[in-house]
Amino acid sequence: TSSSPPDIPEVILKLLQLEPDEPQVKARIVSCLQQEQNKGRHEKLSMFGIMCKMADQTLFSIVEWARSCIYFKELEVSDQMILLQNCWSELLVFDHIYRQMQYSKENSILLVTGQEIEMSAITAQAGSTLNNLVLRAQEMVLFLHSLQVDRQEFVCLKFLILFSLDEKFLENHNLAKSAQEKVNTALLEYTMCHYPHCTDKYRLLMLRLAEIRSISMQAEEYLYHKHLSGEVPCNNLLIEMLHAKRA
Ligand code: DR9
Repeated sequence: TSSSPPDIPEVILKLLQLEPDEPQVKARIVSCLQQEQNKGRHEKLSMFGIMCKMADQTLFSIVEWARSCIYFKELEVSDQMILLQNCWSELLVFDHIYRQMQYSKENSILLVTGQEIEMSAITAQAGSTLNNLVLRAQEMVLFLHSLQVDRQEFVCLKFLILFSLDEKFLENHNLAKSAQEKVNTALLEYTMCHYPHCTDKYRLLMLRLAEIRSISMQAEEYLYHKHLSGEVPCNNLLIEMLHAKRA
């Protein structure tokens, strides 16, 4: 009947429920950055420093999401850390991309704080690496738009990024493997059922994960370079994650 619930796999419904509330995340980060700017003039951060704090706080929210996530929360903390060290920058990039998809403007980007930045301002102020990173992300936004990626598919991809490491690197192989299989299957079923005209959707989505990985690797290189030139504020979670990976 027309009143029957839409046919969405159980595991996807569960992932949808676990999605953080964006206005709440935004409010927390805005107030955190305001506190930062109210500090004495000697500890005041540059614009770049504030952006780093913003990314840092976004990462805190992502870690919090992961810790509440099905399968992930059943892992030992040591396995959880291995997974997060593998994918933290990908999750940040993907978060950025999904925000732009909802925002849907081609000539500016939207930050988690609600601040909008014109692409022309980035072209004018950013160096070639940062500029290239932002453009690669914007191209991905256009592509995902053309594929009509919805919220159900987005939460699956985010989960698959979290579990994208080969299970051989983890203690709990079985849990990691069944987590991957479960969500892979759910995503395949969902796309076939809801987008039957686009038989290739699952495959096209999965192929984008490699590009997200590649963007995030370039972003890590950029950030590491900024860190070496002393531009990143101290006590930064991003830098800690960078070091953890290189160790
Ligand atoms: C490591 C993975 C991190 C991924 C984080 C993805 C989320 C980040 C969200 C948005 C990025 C917004 C970029 C805003 C641009 C602000 C306006 C601007 O152009 O400022 C220039 C300023 C300095 O530029 P530069 O480093 O190129 O140096 C120029 C040089 O001095 C002259 O040639 O840049 C900034 O302020 C950028 C701040 C970004 C800090 C956040 C840390 C995240 C690390 C990598 C960002 C990669 C962005 C990828 C987008 C998908």
